[in-house]
Amino acid sequence: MIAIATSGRDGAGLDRGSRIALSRGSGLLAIGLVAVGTWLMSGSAAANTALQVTNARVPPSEEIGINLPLLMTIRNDAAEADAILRVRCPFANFSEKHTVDRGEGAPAMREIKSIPIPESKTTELKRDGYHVMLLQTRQKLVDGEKFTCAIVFQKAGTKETEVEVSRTP
Ligand SMILES: [Cu+2]
Repeated sequence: MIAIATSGRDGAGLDRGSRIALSRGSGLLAIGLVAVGTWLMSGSAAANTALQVTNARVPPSEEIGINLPLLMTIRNDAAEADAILRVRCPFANFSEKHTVDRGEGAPAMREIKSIPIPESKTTELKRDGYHVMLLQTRQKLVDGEKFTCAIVFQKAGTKETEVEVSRTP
């Protein structure tokens, strides 16, 4: 558009005009890329809001190198069931997904591949049910401290989640 307006007077003008047109063009391209980026981000954000993690917490501990349950509430409003595949917290070396078996004897924890998160339902992770076990803590955990853990869902993807050290069971 600019090229047409400024060209036609002389060669220099045409040259300047086409250069302006070129820079305008790359500017528009950049705006276009930002728009696409924003659209992609809002797209994934929209997908992620169908699944909400709240009240993620671990108990306080004076000891280091122990295993602690990570509990949370997960609301899945998506049309399909999801699952927790992995969890990474900065204050623990490893994590496992656990369920609790109730048989003849005392209830016993068992490692499972993933924690099922049914659709259109609220799932509570509990000590006596499905939960994430954080293994080999790296530091003391003081009541009220907050950390960011990455929770990887099969469908909703990675959720960076605030985890609070809390005495609340
Ligand atoms: Cu456990």
